[in-house]
Amino acid sequence: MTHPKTAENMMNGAGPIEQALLPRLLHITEAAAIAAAYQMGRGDKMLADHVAVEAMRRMLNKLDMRGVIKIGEGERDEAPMLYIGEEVGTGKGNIVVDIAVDPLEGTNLTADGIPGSIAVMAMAEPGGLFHGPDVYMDKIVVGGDVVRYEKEHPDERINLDFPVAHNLQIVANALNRDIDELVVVILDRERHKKKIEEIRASGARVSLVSDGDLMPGIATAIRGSGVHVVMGAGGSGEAVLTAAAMKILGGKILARLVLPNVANGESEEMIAKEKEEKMPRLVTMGITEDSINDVMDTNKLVPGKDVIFAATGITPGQFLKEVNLFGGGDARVHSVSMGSSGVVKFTDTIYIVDKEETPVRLM
Ligand code: VTB
Repeated sequence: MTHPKTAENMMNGAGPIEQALLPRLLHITEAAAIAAAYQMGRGDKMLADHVAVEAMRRMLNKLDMRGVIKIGEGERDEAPMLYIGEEVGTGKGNIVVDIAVDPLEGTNLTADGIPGSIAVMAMAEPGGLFHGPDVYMDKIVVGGDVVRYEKEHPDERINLDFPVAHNLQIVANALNRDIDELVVVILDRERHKKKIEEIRASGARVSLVSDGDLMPGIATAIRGSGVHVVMGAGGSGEAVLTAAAMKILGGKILARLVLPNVANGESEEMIAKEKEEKMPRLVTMGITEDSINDVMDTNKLVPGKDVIFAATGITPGQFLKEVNLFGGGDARVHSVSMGSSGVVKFTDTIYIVDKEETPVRLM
C-alpha cells in the first residue's frame, strides 16, 4: 500500500543544520529556562538573566560546530558572555552557524513572576540572519492566513506605512472575521499611545504587555493562541528571532529599524547624541540615515534556508506553559522547536533526576 511518507521525506530533506542541531537546540533553551525558573519572582532580573546566559553558553559550547553569536546579549564590552561576535561550539565537524539568542526574553517578567517570559534561540547558515544594530524595530506581525489571503488578493497587502485600520481590515478578511474580534498585542509604552488609540478606533481589541512581544508575534502564526496581530516598536533582536519563527511557520513580519530615542520622542539633543553613537556602526552594516527607514520583510530579516528555532516557556505564555520544579532538580518544561523542513514540535518534557522518587504524570 502506498501512503505519503511525510515524516521520512521531510527529515531526509532537512538541511545539515536542522539534521544535526534541532534536537540539541531544544535542550539549550530548556536548560536556560530551568536555570531562570529557579530565579523567578526573586525581583533580581540581572541574576535571572545571568544564570540563563551561563546555562545557554555551557550548552552551546558542547555542540560540535563553529557558531558565531550575531544577535546576543550586547557588544563585547557590555556583555561578558554571548556577546555579539563571540564564537561558540567545540569547533569540530563541518557545521557552521550564525546564532541569535535571547537567553531570557522578558527579564522583568521572570523577576516579577509575571506571564510571558521565554528562553529563545535561532540558528541558520552564515549570513542567514539579519545582523543589525541593537536598536528598535517598528513592526507588524501576522500569521500564514494573511500571507495566503495576500496571494489571492494582490491589491490587499499589509503595509507598515498604511493606516492601522487598513492593515487590520486585511487581517480580519484573511481570518474571515470582523475587526472587532481581532486581538492586537502591543507593548505598553508611551511611544505607542497613538497606535493604541488607532487600534481601538478601528474596533480591534488591544492586549497590552508590559514586556515580551516576541512570543506573541509567533503566536499570530498559531491558531488558537488568541493573538492575531503584533504591532509596535520593540527590540531589533527580538524582531529577527520572531522572523526566524515566522519564516518556518509561513507567517509574515514587516519591520524597519528605528533609533530608541526617536521612537520614544526624546529631545533633539538626545536624538543627535544617539545618532552620533550608533550611526557609525550602522554605516559599517550598510545602513545610512537615508536607508534606516526601509521596510524589511521576513526574507530580508531571515534570508537563511536552513533555519532552526526553539523557545521554552519560563513563566506561562500564550502557547507555552511555565517551568514546573519538583525538587532535587526535577523539572517539567514546555517548548516549541522547529526547522525549515517544516517540522514544528510542541514538547512537554520531564527531566527526572531521581527516577524512583519522581512520578511521571500526564498533564
Ligand atoms: C523590547 C521588547 C522585548 O523589551 O525590546 C523591550 O521587544 C524593551 O523595550 O520583548 P523598552 O526599551 O521600551 O523597555 C522586551 O519587552 C523584553 O526583552
